[in-house]
Order: sequence, then structure tokens, then C-alpha cells
Amino acid sequence: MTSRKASSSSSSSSSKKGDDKYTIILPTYNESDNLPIIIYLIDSELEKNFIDYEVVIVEDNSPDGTLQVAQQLQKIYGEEKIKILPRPGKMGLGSAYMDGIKKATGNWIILMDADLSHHPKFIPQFIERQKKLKCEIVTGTRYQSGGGVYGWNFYRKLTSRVANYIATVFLTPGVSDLTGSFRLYRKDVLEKLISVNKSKGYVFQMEMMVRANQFNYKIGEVPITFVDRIYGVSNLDSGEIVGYLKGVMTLFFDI
Ligand SMILES: Nc1nc2c(ncn2[C@@H]2O[C@H](COP(=O)(O)OP(=O)(O)OP(=O)(O)O)[C@@H](O)[C@H]2O)c(=O)[nH]1
Ligand SMILES: *[C@@H]1O[C@H](CO)[C@@H](O)[C@H](O)[C@H]1NC(C)=O
Ligand SMILES: *[C@@H]1O[C@H](CO)[C@@H](O)[C@H](O)[C@H]1NC(C)=O
Ligand SMILES: [Mg+2]
Repeated sequence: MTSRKASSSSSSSSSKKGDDKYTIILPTYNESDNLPIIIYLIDSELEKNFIDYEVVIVEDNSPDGTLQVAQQLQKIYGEEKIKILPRPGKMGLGSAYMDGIKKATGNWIILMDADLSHHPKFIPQFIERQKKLKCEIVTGTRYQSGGGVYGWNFYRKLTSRVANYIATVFLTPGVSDLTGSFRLYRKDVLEKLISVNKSKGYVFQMEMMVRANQFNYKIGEVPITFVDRIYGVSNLDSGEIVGYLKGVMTLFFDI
């Protein structure tokens, strides 16, 4: 990509190690079926676009042998490309991001799910958008023309839309997809946002956008198609919905 080369040389005054390197943090729990596919797709999409990357797999001792699969992949793609952070048990997505960042050598972090809901083909588009807008964050959006959701039933689509709408009304964050988790962050910005974070689950993703707005970071958007997981279990129960609404209200009174 010529634009990438051009911008990296023009900003060479502050050119440091890791400036043009992208660390993809991939938290996994029971993703042994999905992991080889997502790694294959990341590698082919990023190599094709000459993007310098590494993947940090944060693996929480999944009972389905995800760690062994990750180790095999590390042998195939190399230790430079695939880093593994094994943890003793399921400690949640938030702490997986935090620990993953500590291992990252890139100055840009991509957060994405390993269950094939997020297609790596969008990563080069995130990077392009970041360079064009010179923004600190790029978020994938399901709610702009070109984006969408596949494999969700009517109820789940409605829940997601309503959840996003409620949050938009209360929090006016200036982005169209608040609860998505496929995003690119400048590393120091993500670290700062996480250091002020107070919430969990879907609310965490939302808080990142609301705080980013509060700190006047610029956020770009790229329409993405989100595909529901094929392998593995999925659920969104009423407890999660109540937790979400509480989270929106907490943020509302906090900012
Ligand atoms: N390391 C780690 N990864 C996790 C944990 N919980 C979820 N993940 C991973 O985080 C990503 C997102 O989790 P999902 O279970 O797909 O969450 P979701 O997309 O909200 O829900 P689904 O509808 O089930 O797909 C996946 O790559 C999971 O494997 C955890 O406790 N630890
Ligand atoms: C993970 O997989 C194991 C067996 O492979 C299963 O017993 C467990 O319920 C799964 N856990 C989750 C959260 O999917
Ligand atoms: C955000 O804060 C909550 C509450 O303290 C915590 O449980 C969660 O793990 C944090 N997330 C991250 C990414 O640090
Ligand atoms: Mg998922």
C-alpha cells in the first residue's frame, strides 16, 4: 500500500520501533475450531497488504484444547507472528485485553474476537482509515451503509439495535456502533482508556467510545459485516440486558 509507505516516511521525525506495527489481541476460550481459520485469514489479508503484524493469543486454559492448537499454529507461522499468553483459567475479556497489551510490541492494537464474527479483511481498511483521518481510534460499525449483521434472529437484532439506540440517546458519543468490539487503537490511547474504565461486558466497549470522546480523541468508522459464531455456544440472557442498561445509566451519570 503506497499510502502506508508515504505516511510512515513523512512522520519519520518521531519514527520509533513499533510505530508501523500492528498487534492483534485475540482472546480465546473454547476456540479450537475457529483459531486455525482466523489465523489463516489474518495472515493472508495482512501479508497481502504488506502490513507488519503480530498476533497475541490470550488463552484461558480452555477445556477444548485451544492452547495446543495455538502452539501448533505458532510452529507454522513462527514465534515472531504468533505469541501466546496462557493463563490459568477463564478470567474474562477485559483482563485478557489488559494482559495482551503488556505483551504487545506494536504501537497499534487491534481488538477482535476469535470466533470468526470479525473478518480480518477489514483490518487493512481500518488502517487506511486511520492514516487518512489521522485518528487515534477506528471502530468497525454494523450500523452504517455497507455494514450489517448475519446469523442473528430477529430478537437478537432488535435487542442490539435498541441497546445501541438507548446508549446513543443518553451518551451522544459521535459513533454509530457503541457495543462493537472490532477496533483499532493507538496503544497509549487504549492504555489510557482502560486505566479509567469502570465497566464490564458490552458496557466496556461502550465506555471506551464515550471516554474517547470525553478526552477528545478522534474516532474513525469502517462499515463491517458481523457474522454470528458457527462453532461454539452463544447466549444473551436477561441478566446481561439488565446489566447493560445499568451500565448505560452509570456512564450517563458519570460523564
Ligand atoms: N481469554 C479469554 N477469552 C475469552 C473469554 N471470554 C470470551 N473470550 C473470547 O472473546 C471473544 C468474544 O467472546 P464471545 O463468547 O464470542 O462473546 P460474544 O461475541 O459477545 O458472544 P457470542 O454471541 O457467544 O459470540 C472470543 O474470541 C472468545 O473466545 C475469557 O474469559 N478469556
Ligand atoms: C467449553 O468446552 C467444554 C468442553 O469442551 C464445555 O464443557 C464447556 O461448557 C465450554 N464452556 C464454554 C463457556 O463454552
Ligand atoms: C474494566 O473495569 C472493570 C471493573 O473494575 C473490570 O472488571 C474490567 O476487567 C476492566 N476491563 C479492562 C479491559 O481493564
Ligand atoms: Mg462472539
